[in-house]
Amino acid sequence: MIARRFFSPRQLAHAPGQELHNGGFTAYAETPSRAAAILRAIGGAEEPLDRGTAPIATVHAADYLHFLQDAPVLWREAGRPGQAIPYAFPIVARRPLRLDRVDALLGRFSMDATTPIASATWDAAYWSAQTALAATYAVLDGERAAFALSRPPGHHAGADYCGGYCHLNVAAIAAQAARDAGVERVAILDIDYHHGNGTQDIFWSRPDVFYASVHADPATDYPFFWGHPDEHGGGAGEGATLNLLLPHGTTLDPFRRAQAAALDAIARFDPGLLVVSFGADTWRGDPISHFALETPDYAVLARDIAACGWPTAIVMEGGYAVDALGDNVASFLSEF
Ligand code: Q9C
Ligand code: ZN
Repeated sequence: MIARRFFSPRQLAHAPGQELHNGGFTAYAETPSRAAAILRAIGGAEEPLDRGTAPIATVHAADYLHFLQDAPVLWREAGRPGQAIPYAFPIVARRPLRLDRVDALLGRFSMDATTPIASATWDAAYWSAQTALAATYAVLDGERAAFALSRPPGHHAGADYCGGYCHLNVAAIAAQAARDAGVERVAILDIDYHHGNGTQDIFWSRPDVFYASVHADPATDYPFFWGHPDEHGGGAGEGATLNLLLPHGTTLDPFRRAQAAALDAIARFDPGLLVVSFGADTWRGDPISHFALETPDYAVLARDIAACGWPTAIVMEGGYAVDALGDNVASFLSEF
């Protein structure tokens, strides 16, 4: 089992009741019980230090960070029950506007209607980011690998938007912290079932942060509008984004080959540090996903990553089969 693991109990307070799913409301899939299950299976974790908002603000826009803190207050002031949920999005005729109404702000700063914001959300997301920073600094301080039990997850969140159960992009915050600590080239390997659109967006034009993702085809799966194979990065970041798509029903062998292609590309980039966005929603029984990995497969994938030898910070992304989640994460972490 990986030696350094980080989690704060304050991450549990974000607990939205429901989400919009296929046209109706269902129980929110990204539950605090996910973190509790992982924590049990990995035998506990250290509490992260509080490194403040500065490392978060190097990745996220100031107005977005204010919005995350203000939205639940504005929602209550508007007389609404439960958690803040957007319903109108400025897709066309987007232009700078001074927005006051909570529904306008929610649409402005969200990419979907499945990422509620409650009064505890900011604090939970803040501490989720602190776990990613703690794991990154452990690795910068010489640890071979470290694990952040980041929850809520991060890879769908962009510099100024939330989405896909994500509010702060913990992988991006980790990668940027490593850059700011002097690591010249940082790579992110994203093996969550879904494409990490937020991470891709944040580093799209950056030549110093390589983003490689193995995920379900966005032609059939969320997040639909990102993660296509012709997305390679832009400007100075041209060539520093790599998207590898897999079909429904994918088992270990094809997944492992795709991951090997991602690792080859990362090896050519020659990073000083690797951030792994690890999702266990690739497991065969995941309730919202369609791959077919088995629990022992995660150890095989982890061994392939570990064999590359890069100092590695692992952050937790998705995985919604709570009963199997602990074993799946423990299997992955057993090889580091
Ligand atoms: N309820 C992560 O795995 N929902 N996010 C799609 C509608 C969004 C998953 C189906 C899935 C986001 C971090
Ligand atoms: Zn996912």
